Amino acid sequence: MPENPYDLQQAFSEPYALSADHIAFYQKNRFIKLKHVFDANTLAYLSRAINDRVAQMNTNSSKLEERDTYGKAFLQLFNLWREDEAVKELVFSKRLARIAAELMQVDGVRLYHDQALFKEGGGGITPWHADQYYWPLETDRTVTAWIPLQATPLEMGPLEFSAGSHRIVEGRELAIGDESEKVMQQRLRVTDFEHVIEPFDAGEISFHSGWVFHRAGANTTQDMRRVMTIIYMDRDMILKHPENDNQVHDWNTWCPGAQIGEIINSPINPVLYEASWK
Ligand SMILES: O=C(O)CCC(=O)C(=O)O
Repeated sequence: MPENPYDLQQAFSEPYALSADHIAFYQKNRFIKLKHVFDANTLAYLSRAINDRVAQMNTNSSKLEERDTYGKAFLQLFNLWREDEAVKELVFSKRLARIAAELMQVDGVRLYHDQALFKEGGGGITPWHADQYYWPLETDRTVTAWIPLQATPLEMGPLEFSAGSHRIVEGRELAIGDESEKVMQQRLRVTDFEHVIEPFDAGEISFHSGWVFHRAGANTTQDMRRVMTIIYMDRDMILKHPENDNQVHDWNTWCPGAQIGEIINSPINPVLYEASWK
């Protein structure tokens, strides 16, 4: 815990100075990387809390070589905010939720769910994909905050983006796996969308929207690439008729009880920020 709990409260609530250029960049490319979102103390505090919680929740003890491509990509734990007060403070951080709302240019955001994505030392690639294939959500006003808990050099497999690729419809029907990697690699190579592969500084966070294609390289180091993610959606997001089994699964799991055609407002989809709270 940082020496002064007030510092932590401030780190989670103080507005980030998002410029009109940041918003325009996000609107065009549907991803953005923002530096200095959290300072070293806050990151150290989060890192400890999330590390401990992942260690408690993880049940995967199989060897990397025994897993398929998806399984080699990362250990994946969900909705840590429901298990851990420190993680809940992060997920309910107004600083982050306000960035999400302003990037999407919406009046408010609510939580879809959170995930820890820990790519083990020696872990494999995360294949090209677009997240929204999995989500029964009516619009693309969705954004994931990808929060590395350490500086993430290229050797650790930082998140990579195909800038502006939300405009491609082909490939949206692909689940994460060998096929999505192969098909999208070929498809994206013949487009003008820039493939952005950059390390992340400590405290840097990226935000990407539901239909933008992204991937990550393998972790060729011996250290865990520790990442927390928070998925935000428009406060007024409507549940659509699911289009595949994954979307049925997500409906039952991440917005239980929500009704098709209505705003998603289950107890596990709290509103995290409204512009009127300013
Ligand atoms: O962390 C990774 O390797 C992939 C993350 C990702 O695909 C996402 O957060 O949408």
